[in-house]
Amino acid sequence: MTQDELKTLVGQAALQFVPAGGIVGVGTGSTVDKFIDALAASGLQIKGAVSSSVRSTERMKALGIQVLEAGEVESLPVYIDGADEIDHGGHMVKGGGAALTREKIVADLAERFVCIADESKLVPVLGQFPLPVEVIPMAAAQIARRFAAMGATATLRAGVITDNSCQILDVRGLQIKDPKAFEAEVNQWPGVVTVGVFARNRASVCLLGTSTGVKTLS
Ligand code: ABF
Repeated sequence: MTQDELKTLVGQAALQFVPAGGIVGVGTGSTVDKFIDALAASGLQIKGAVSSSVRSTERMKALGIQVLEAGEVESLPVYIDGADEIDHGGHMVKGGGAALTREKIVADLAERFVCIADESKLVPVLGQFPLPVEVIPMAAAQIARRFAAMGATATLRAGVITDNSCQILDVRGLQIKDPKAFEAEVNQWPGVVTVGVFARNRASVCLLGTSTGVKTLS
């Protein structure tokens, strides 16, 4: 199966977590696009969706799915999103698409995070994928120095300004063995808006597309 077919498979499989008549949190990315398409084609009746990006909002609206603002809901039964990396504990690296802040906000509203990914995203230890960190521009150089002190290299993502008018540092050379402690530490650095480690908001379930079908990790 191609990577695209694996994404279609997990996008379809995620439908089982969508509560009829409910509101669903929807993330961003090519795997989530497959989920949105499957949701629209399924005929499942939902009240609406809270989206983590303009890209997903536009796709859902074009397919007739109602999109609500995050501020209109108190909680969500489920948030469905992809990842750049996931470990066996459900901790993830996210933010390759620069939408990590909104993704964390919507994930935080949800009772359950369902991660959908092809099997290439499963890693023993987070850190092979360059870690995205959204930063206030004024603090970028100092934050890069802090990562250097950890033995890592942080590079500004050229030409990218986030939805929140901030910048993205991509950090290479990390081995994130304790994702929860790492997330808490980096979150405290002045000027960090969001670190792309999702440990506090880790996946409760991961639907992994493999050549032999969908594997569920929970
Ligand atoms: C978002 O999309 C991100 O946090 C992650 O960067 C990316 C995964 O995209 P894809 O499904 O295209 O690999 O969920």
